[in-house]
Amino acid sequence: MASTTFHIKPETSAERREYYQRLQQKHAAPLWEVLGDLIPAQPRPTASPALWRYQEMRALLLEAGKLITPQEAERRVLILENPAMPGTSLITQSVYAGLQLVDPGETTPTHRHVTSAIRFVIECEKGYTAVDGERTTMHPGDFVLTPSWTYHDHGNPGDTPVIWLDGLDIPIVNLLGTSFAERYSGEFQPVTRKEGDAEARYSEGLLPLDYTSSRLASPVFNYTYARSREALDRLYRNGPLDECHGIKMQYANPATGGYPMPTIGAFLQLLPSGFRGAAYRSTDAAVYCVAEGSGRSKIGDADFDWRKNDVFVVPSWCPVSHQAEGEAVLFSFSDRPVQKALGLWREEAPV
Ligand code: GTQ
Repeated sequence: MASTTFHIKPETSAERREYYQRLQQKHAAPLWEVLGDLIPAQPRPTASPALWRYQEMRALLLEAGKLITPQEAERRVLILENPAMPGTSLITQSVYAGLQLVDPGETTPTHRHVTSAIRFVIECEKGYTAVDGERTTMHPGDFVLTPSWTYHDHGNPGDTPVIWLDGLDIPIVNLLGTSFAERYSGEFQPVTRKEGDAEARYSEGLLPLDYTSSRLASPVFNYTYARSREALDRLYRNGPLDECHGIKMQYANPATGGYPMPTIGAFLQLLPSGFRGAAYRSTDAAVYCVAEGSGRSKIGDADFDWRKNDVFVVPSWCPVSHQAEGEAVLFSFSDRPVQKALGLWREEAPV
């Protein structure tokens, strides 16, 4: 059956207003005054479209390197806060994002938290992340996981700054009142497996004979850019090109085919040189980081030019279309696994 306009707020009379005041004294309120806001007819994100220029943020982040140590800061991160959500520390209602700096010679304290984190590596020659007893050396474009409640620490034995984009499910964990966090009792967690162990065991389309999935997150914790980029290239050669997304793939848990973590999904897409994408929207707001190239995206009514390493955000249900100058690659992440698990996710393509 055809649908029609949802609730329309009734007129307020003096008599009704007087009644509402008496309700307020009893900590009660009339639903019909607020129903349209409580249950909007379509998503009404508090986030607005926004872009952070990497070169500006990098300069500010390097300044933080002179002001505070990772030991004092725990993590030396500049939060990317949505301009429409001041004071929230959030980039969207359900996702947190930040840029983290580990300077040459530095390490960070070892800790764990219930909130899950992803990293998209921007600058890194020799930096590493250790997760649950295994280190991985990171390279630009690598997509790295820190699953819920795993001990992790970062270090930079190289001579150049290490910078990456952090994405965490902080607002989801806090919405549900489920946050715990603690420091490791020593300075570093022991390294118990050789570097590359997870990649060898889980990244080759094969699994160890006795493998059973012991946690919800993927056993792969570094999806290297070299491999992901090659996958995009091969798929581009085979086609077809999606009219909205170009060639877009999602990172997968090789043991289940599902998302890499229960709360955060991530994607990598190739926009061929001169690509002019059609407008698309979905209910999961997405944070993008430009892995390669330059171009422009129309997000709602606003146009954003982007260059390598810039970060931008597309709010929930907001139409977005991408254009590439030369060939470009975009990384993005969102809360899509949560929305899909709860039966909430919707998309429209093209808008
Ligand atoms: O690297 O563990 O951006 O705990 C925020 C909180 C990064 C981290 C953030 C964190 C981390």
